[in-house]
Amino acid sequence: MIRNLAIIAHVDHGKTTLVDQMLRQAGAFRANQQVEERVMDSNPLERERGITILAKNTAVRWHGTKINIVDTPGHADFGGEVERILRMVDGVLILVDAAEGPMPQTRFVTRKALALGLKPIVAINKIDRADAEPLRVHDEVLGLFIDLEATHDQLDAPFLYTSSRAGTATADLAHPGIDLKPLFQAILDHVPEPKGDPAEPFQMLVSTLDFSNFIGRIAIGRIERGRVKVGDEVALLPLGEPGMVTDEPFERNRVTRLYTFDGLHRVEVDEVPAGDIVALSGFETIEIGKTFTAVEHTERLAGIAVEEPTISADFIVNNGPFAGRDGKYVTSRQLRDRLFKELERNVALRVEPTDSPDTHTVSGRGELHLGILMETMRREGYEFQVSRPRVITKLGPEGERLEPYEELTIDVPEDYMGVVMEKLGPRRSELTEMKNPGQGTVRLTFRIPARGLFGYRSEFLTDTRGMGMMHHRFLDYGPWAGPLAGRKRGVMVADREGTVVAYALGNLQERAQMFVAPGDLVYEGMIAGESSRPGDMDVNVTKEKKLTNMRASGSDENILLEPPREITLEYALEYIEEDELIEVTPKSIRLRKRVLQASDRKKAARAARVADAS
Ligand SMILES: Nc1nc2c(ncn2[C@@H]2O[C@H](COP(=O)(O)OP(=O)(O)OP(=O)(O)O)[C@@H](O)[C@H]2O)c(=O)[nH]1
Ligand SMILES: [Mg+2]
Repeated sequence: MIRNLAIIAHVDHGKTTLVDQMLRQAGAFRANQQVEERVMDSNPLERERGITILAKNTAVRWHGTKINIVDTPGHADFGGEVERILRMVDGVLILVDAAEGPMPQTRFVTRKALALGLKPIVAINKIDRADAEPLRVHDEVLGLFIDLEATHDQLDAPFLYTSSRAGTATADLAHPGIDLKPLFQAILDHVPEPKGDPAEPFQMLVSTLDFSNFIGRIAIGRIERGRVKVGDEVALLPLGEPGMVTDEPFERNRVTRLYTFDGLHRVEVDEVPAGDIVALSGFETIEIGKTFTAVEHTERLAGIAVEEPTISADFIVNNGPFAGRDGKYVTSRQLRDRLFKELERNVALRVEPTDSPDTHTVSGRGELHLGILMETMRREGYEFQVSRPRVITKLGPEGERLEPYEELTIDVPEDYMGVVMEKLGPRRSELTEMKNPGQGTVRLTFRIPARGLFGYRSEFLTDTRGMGMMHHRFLDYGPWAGPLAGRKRGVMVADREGTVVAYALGNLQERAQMFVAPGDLVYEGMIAGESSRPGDMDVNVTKEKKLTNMRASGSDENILLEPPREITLEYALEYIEEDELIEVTPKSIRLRKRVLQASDRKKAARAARVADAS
């Protein structure tokens, strides 16, 4: 007996923590096995950031039933993956934070799950939080279900109150949970058994991909019907309309390896019947949404639309003065090969060549999507530069220009509402909803062009002194909102190469927030800090104090320096302007002007003014 379940939620609502406890309580670990927290977040970037980036399969056994569990990412940039995963499960566990309630991503994934007719189980999670209000959140989830036109059956979903951290679930708040038994029982009772008949011809949809250098692309999905064995010759049909495929060519090959999931492992197996989730290899043309079938019965399943990217940035060979100092891979060929290799498994990503062999345009679902790729590459030893991201526009039915819009949700203490509204107005946002549950914080929902959000996060954090929370996700395409103002403040640009000196920073910091610290190396055209006023300024950050008889040079002991602003990749993507680049190396993230020499920049600015005036 099998149950296939996906766990879906907004970011941080406790999915991966719950999977830990499910594994533990179902006996997936040895008695004294040491297991790290959030064990499914296995890649280093996931561990560092505390978020799930890639969906992952696992499975546990409960009273003789195998429960396949897919842990999904909650961040909106990876939402498309969740949508695909829903095609390989028969039920969903919707987790909702007992204090935050349903958030934009909760709504998005719940809508998709309900529309596919999946049977939900709801877990109001983190009931151990001091500010938890499980009953209010219960009502909000029901409201969301009604709003999303859930069927009668779906509205009948069991509601559990859980703490992922403590590993407890209960259906009745008057009787606190002691373990996850009520959850396992709800899964057995409410998630339907997969339907497929193992006696019919083999059929399986590719729902997600994995990749191994050793065996190539790996397809993951649920076997719809029939069974598959290692060594079987099967068909992999091209994408297209569902139904019998008669006159299209397709790949015909032998299954070389088959795996099923068990706890933290993949188990190599010889044969798998309908209903189970498998990982399968041996085919050249594996792609999301393609159907595997028996060779003598080539019936295609409805495909899966892969989400379209919404932003692009150029990835450029590092041509700065420090190029090649840190990286192992720096040539345009190495950069190109790496980017194209990424397409093996990063299905929502696009890579296009440009007129210049040194530049490729990379398109993705958001800044985090591109930021994770950049971070992964620098850790592998790549060096490169990235341009300011731009939104991908489209043409509407009447040939009008459309741009992506986002839904932005902001939770802030009431006192900060004014400053939020004031800042978001000029960014062409529209307030769509305001909720004041009466505890001092308000929830504001906006519709805003994706462009309007560029650079806002850092302002928001400063304006609300870290007391606010903001989340956004792609909504739809809407009319081009017209020009938007860029960064309000100019930057301080280093005017020569050298080592940063505390004395120089001491003089500048009154008028700037520096990005560099004493001892850092800079070059002409590198951005050293943010000015407190509009307009860029060329500065000398290597300037030593004039020598006097009394003191040796470089004695900076009396200068109190503010710590430099930490530049992360996502921050940099939001921050830079069109005439700037991010230089990414294994050791540093630097911001620079595209045109390095101050004299050239002045000439270019003058030419632009002349062009504007004419
Ligand atoms: N108080 C409390 N905190 C919890 C609970 N469950 C998870 N957390 C905390 O919430 C944070 C996020 O937990 P995760 O399990 O990573 O959440 P997630 O839903 O997997 O997040 P993404 O995969 O990034 O969407 C962690 O700091 C957890 O320790 C809970 O039941 N109670
Ligand atoms: Mg997670």
